Amino acid sequence: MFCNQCQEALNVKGCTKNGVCGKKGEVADLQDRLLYILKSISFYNLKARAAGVNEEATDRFVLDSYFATLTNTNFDKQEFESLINKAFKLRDEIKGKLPAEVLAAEKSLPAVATVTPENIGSLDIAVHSTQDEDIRSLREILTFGLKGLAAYAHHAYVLGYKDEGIYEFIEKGLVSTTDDSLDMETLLGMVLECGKKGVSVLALLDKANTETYGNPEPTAVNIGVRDRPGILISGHDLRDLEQLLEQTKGTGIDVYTHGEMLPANAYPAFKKYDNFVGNYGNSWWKQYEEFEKFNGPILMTTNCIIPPRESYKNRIYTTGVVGFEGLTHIYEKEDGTKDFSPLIEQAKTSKPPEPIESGTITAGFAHEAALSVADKIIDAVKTGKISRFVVMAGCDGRHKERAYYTDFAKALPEDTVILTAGCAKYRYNKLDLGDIGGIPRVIDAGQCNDSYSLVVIAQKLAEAFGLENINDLPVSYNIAWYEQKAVLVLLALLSLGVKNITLGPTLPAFLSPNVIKVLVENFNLRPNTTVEEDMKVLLKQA
Ligand code: FS2
Ligand code: SF4
Repeated sequence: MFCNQCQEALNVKGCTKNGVCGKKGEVADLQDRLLYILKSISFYNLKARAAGVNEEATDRFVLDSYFATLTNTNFDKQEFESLINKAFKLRDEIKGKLPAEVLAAEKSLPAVATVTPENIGSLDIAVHSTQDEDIRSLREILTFGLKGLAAYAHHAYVLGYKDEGIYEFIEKGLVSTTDDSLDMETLLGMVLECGKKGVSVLALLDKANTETYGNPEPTAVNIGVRDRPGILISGHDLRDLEQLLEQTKGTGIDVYTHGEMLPANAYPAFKKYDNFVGNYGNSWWKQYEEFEKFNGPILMTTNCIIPPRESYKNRIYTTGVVGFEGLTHIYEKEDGTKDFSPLIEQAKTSKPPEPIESGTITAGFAHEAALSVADKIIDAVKTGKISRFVVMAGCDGRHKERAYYTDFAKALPEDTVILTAGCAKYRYNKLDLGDIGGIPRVIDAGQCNDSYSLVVIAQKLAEAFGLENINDLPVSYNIAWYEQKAVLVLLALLSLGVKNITLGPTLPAFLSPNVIKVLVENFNLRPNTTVEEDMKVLLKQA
């Protein structure tokens, strides 16, 4: 095993025995194999696309199985064995459909095209085994950025929003990580292209979410509990939430969100359910303590799941791309719906959740809501009431160093506004930082899936101030990353030309010194340091 895809990679190098996240070595090896067969599928599917014989089912398979390898998504050995078998079968089917002349035109097939269940064990397939450290680094950035792309494309797909250009790029990207003829410059181009596709996929997902569920509205989300049994839903999948609310309606069972599902409380489509109570708890890494206290069933719709404790193992359920051995998985039916009755039945015999907090927090400042008060915001900037916006989006994580983000938020001058999205917000969204003339000092655009809102807000501000260059805005970036969706969001920002991003709590283990040099020279990317030092750097930018 070798895995270095997330921020918590052992010693900022990589996990080699079992993952810090709890991923077993054998599962990590199976994920490497699956990824390699996805490259084989991609090799043939690109040709199938060119010949017009590609199938939509392949897109879904690639998106879902690639997503399953993202940090804290799927830990289930049997699931990966099954995906590997299906992947080989699918690869052979695609190959079988290709017109004879397509394959005849190939002088010799690369190893990725000829991999079989029998020889895969003898091949050196892990991206990390690339000898040249810079090529390896770029291949890894691409591999992880594409994971984010696949995850966001999956979310849009389940709501019926599709983009073949994105699926084709994922295939091209996967194949390019196996091509020894590609130099650093070409791979760097692919990495930036991945960022561009990141902007497209985030825009598509934004459209999918808002056209399906309406535009989020500024909402005071209850963080307390009621005295009825409840079901807790976590992850990012809004369609699962919709079905759960529909199925629990009138049953006497309440529904609460956890972690990245918090922003769902701000969608008009979900507000109509009077059993939708609010948000329970904090970000993903607090689930041990919080799931225990919740008392009722818990549904994990996407990452981040962490290996469950025995004490609540019998009431945690997985669905979609999530998996963990020994837990009940709720499968999608033929018609695309899911039956959550096992959770509802269990909830009926559960105690109500134990209160851990009370009061409300504000959510729902996605682009539409933020732009509805654009005049107010622009006026506050022009009159000096707001001196700067600080984008503190991204992920949370369990390392104690992340207290930096709470301290940074607390230390920000009172005339600054935080723009956030993702679970990073839990480090400061309960601090009560107040407001500036009615504009909250923490503008929460939603999940990491909603990062597009931050781009729209920045672009609209640039327009309002007549600025051509997004870097001339009074906006600084202090981004926290953990998993691969954050890698994609970072690449998306770079592709938009955003410079001077501070990244933490550590730089990715998969960046080689030369690649870091390129990122510093071209984008002035810098690692975070101390609150005091970073405050000086971030507030000085004009
Ligand atoms: Fe947080 Fe985890 Fe959102 Fe990431 S809940 S770190 O995978 O997707 O942000
Ligand atoms: Fe380690 Fe992160 Fe990989 Fe888990 S996902 S094995 S913690 S690098």
